[in-house]
Amino acid sequence: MSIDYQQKIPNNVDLAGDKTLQRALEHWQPEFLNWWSDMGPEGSHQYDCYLRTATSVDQEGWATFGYVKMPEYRWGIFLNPQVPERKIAFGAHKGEPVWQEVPGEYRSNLRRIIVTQGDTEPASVEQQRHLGLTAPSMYDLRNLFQVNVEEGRHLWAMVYLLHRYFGRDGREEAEALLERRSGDADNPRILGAFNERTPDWLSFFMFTFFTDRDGKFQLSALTESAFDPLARTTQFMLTEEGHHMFVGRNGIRRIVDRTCEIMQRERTDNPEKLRALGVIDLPTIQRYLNFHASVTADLFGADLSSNAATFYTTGLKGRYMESRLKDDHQLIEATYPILNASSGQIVIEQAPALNALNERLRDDFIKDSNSGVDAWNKNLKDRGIDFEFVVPHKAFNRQIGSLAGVKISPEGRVIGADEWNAHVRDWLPTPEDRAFVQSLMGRVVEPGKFANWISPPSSGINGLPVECEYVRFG
Ligand code: BYC
Repeated sequence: MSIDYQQKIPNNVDLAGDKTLQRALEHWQPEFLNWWSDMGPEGSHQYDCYLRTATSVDQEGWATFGYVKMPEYRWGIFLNPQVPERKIAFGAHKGEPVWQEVPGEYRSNLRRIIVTQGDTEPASVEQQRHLGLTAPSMYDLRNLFQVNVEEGRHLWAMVYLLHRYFGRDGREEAEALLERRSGDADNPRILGAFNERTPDWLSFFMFTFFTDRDGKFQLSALTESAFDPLARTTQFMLTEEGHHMFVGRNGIRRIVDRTCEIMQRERTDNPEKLRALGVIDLPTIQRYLNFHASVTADLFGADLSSNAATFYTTGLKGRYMESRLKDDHQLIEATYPILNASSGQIVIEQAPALNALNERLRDDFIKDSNSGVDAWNKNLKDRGIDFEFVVPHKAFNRQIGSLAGVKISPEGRVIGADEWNAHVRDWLPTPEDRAFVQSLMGRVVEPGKFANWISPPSSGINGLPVECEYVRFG
């Protein structure tokens, strides 16, 4: 199914056939561009960037690559094809045909999910706005811009649903998505992690490794939705999301690789010596990992959530890989283990599985994160370096859910305030760590050159050489 690029807003939803909707979205389009101009990547508007643009929703050859100025990127509306006769796979409506319109009684919950999802997309662009000024290479600069334009497109995906299915409320929500600002004291983004700063490239790679992975799991849960347009649009978003996690996984791998190279050349693992040589010591990388893993764990919501139970029972949001799971898909009697901190210990309790769906998705996410981190560890092992990165216990440093505020070590031990205070500098990035990482952030954008603290990638973009001029500054 190809995309109509003749239209002002490229789409595969026959926008031209619905003039009212088309006008409403064409009214929103300049507001989006104003937002991009104010909050998109700083100083980048004249650059020609080698970017991927979606051209089809077919599995094969869905995107083309070419040079484009980002404000001229063809953001559009692309839904996966409708699956004929698709049936609801879970909840009270299991077995009924999926919905092409929003049932009145589920309208406000569905809108809330779509708005929450939509809010994260511009938030991440805002968080990453200044990173281009300190890119470690032209290759990385291009990857940052690719992530940014695709987050912009994901915002379009949610705004289409709001405009098309939620009338005036939806249009107001779409405006509000351009008004909230990441980290703003008065009008912040909805979810915690999207109000944190992404001040340096180590944070950016951790963000794309962990927080974009939350995106993968939340979007996967929404691909199961009984509301078919949401399912179809999130399916296509997932196609784009893979690259974002690749950027994180590979970015960290390259940082670790460079540090290991210097460790072996200089025969030292002393953080001070390594810092003096301009690379990031492994314990600092672990502290950043701890921070991003825990902040992202919070994005899954409270471990026991009646919202999550309602979303599931009413068919709005499923589980990861719902259709592959072997159970009744209603979870009426089922239980699921959740954690509680009682009398100085973490204990496992069985809770109604319906209420524990956030926890379940968080567990799926942690499993996936672990397999990514294992790949970094394999590199360390292959090099003969005695260090292992560890994803912290899911109870560590939590601000949301029943473990919020309980002091728990990265291994999952309940501890007192004294022990926490004595060790927190070993577990989470200190102001000195952040200042050191910041001190490395200079701009390296000569094609084929890389900052001292990161190795080159093993291959370039879309078969091009690593030293290609991916961004032309004009
Ligand atoms: N920060 O009952 P609970 C992505 C609120 S990332 C602040 O557990 P629920 C991307 C919650 O709203 C994927 N507040 O909530 C990645 C509730 O408030 P009220 C984004 C939080 O609804 C990188 C209260 O606490 N997509 O795509 O079960 C770059 C009680 O919580 C937080 C989605 O998240 C928090 N972290 O679960 C770009 C999918 N967590 O009602 C993009 C849509 C909870 O008391 N969202 N609260 O006022 C959802 O499914 C759900 O809203 C959540 C929360 C899973 C997030």
